[in-house]
Amino acid sequence: MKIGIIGLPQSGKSAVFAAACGKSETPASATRLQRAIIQVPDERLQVLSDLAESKRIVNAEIELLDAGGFSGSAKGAGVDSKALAELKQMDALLLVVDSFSGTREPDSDIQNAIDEMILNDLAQIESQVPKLEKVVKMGGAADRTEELKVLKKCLATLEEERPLIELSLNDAELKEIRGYTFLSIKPLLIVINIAEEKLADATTIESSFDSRVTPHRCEVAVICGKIEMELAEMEPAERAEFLQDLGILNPAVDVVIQKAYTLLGLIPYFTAGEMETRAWTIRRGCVAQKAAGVIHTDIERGFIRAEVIAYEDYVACKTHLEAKKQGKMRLEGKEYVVQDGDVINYRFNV
Ligand SMILES: Nc1nc2c(ncn2[C@@H]2O[C@H](COP(=O)(O)OP(=O)(O)OP(=O)(O)O)[C@@H](O)[C@H]2O)c(=O)[nH]1
Ligand SMILES: [Mg+2]
Repeated sequence: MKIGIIGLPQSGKSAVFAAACGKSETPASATRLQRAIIQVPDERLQVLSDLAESKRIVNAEIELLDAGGFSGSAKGAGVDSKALAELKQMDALLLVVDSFSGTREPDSDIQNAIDEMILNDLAQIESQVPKLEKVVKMGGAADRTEELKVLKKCLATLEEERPLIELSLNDAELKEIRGYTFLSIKPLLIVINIAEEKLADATTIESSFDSRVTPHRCEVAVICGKIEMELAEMEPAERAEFLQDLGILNPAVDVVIQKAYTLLGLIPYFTAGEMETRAWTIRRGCVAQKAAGVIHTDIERGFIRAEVIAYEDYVACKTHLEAKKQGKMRLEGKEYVVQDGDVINYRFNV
């Protein structure tokens, strides 16, 4: 699952990227594309690992791209075509907004970025619809009537200056237009990059953008890119002290990554044993048998039952055995919808 960072030049995209990667430097080149695999922080992993006395912890991961070129200025200030092509392949976008320099108007920067995505999608659809109409009329081998119907629905939404994500398309409709990789259909995480002096007001600032938040579609997070980069380069002890001075528990970039993960429609379930405690990524709504396939296709194929303990129950009982004694270990079948934080042990047969 991939997330692309966008935003105006000098808005702090690379700062957010560097902090998320645990690096302290932004690269000299502003245009070069940078990618990294980011570990999704989850405090529950350490707790489980301690209980299970695991040798190691494996976090969930997502891919992050610092695409540089997509300006987000609605006047089309020269969108880098290579960066754009990359961004279109992303599963979600992370928009960094400069609220630290005092020279920008964050809310209009956000709107301009959304408008630019809308315009981009609109241009693509407007050129496609007449071509497709011709194809449908001629009635070739492949029937594309449905595709045209969905595109016209999209067109109407875009013409109302609304992003495609606001259009509730069903899975079949989404499939028809998947190949177009529209921008405004992607979930959006807006990251407000504030000045160091404003850190104490982070919560207030975040709530001032509440009207933009729509669950699973658009989220808002507030961070100070500069501080986050400093945090990223510190030793754990030093970091803990620094965080305490700031009066916060975790680096804000952790929250950003967690929000991005959730926005992608992803949840983790866990396995906990002597060898490792590990987070496995599935889509929300995924059933047990399919979730097993994330670990190994053999487990999916030979699936018998899933032994499931809710995270809280596991922590309360401390061991698999005790959870079983207390009736907290459930035997679930292949259609069970796996929940965020389930600790699972599969019974399978190959
Ligand atoms: N004071 C302050 N400065 C910041 C913050 N975040 C970024 N900056 C500074 O703003 C400048 C731009 O940051 P970058 O992260 O390089 O921004 P960018 O969006 O990647 O810029 P381009 O790649 O050139 O478009 C740098 O000089 C950063 O040090 C912040 O939270 N506070
Ligand atoms: Mg940059």
